[in-house]
Amino acid sequence: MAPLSATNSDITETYDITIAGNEARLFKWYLSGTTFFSRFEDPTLLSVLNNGTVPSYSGNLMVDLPQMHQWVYIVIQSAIPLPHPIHLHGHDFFILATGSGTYTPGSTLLNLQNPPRRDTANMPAAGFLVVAFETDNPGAWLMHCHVGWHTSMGFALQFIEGKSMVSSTVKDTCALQETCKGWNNWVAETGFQQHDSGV
Ligand SMILES: [Cu+2]
Repeated sequence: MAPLSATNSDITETYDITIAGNEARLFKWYLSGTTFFSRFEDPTLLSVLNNGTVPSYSGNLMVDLPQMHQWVYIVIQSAIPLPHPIHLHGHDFFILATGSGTYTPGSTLLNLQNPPRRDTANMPAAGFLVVAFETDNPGAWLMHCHVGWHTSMGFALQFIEGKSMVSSTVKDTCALQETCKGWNNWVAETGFQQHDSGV
């Protein structure tokens, strides 16, 4: 694995974390105005396999990572005084920094010497968490808060990693196709309706 470095402090994509309720006082989390809502009948991985495209629902909550063996740095922070255990599928990530207040590029100290490796790490209440991973695993990977009801309320996004290589790494596409077909049949029989983000 290439060594970690953090020489570039340019932030290329930003999502604002907010929470809002409707008239019935039902609350959802939003990332830059979109609450994640998956569609079980149109899963990302199946769409990438079938036609090389990503479904457009929750469209701006999909981060495209086409280049392999690049380091991806993610800063999760929120002034809202609630902690969020941030969980990533498809990778362990390195925990580079965490604390209260806000991350300041060039000023907040990053731990690049043997940092802890986890698939979940806590963003403290009204604080920040900086993590990094290397793109070495093509797929569609969720990152979401692991508080069950926050996830249910849409606190999630997807990384689309190495999209052009996904089909060659999903060995058993038959299982995927058959499972999705079975799901659609079951929905048709039962009339199941999705009531939350689906994550
Ligand atoms: Cu949360």
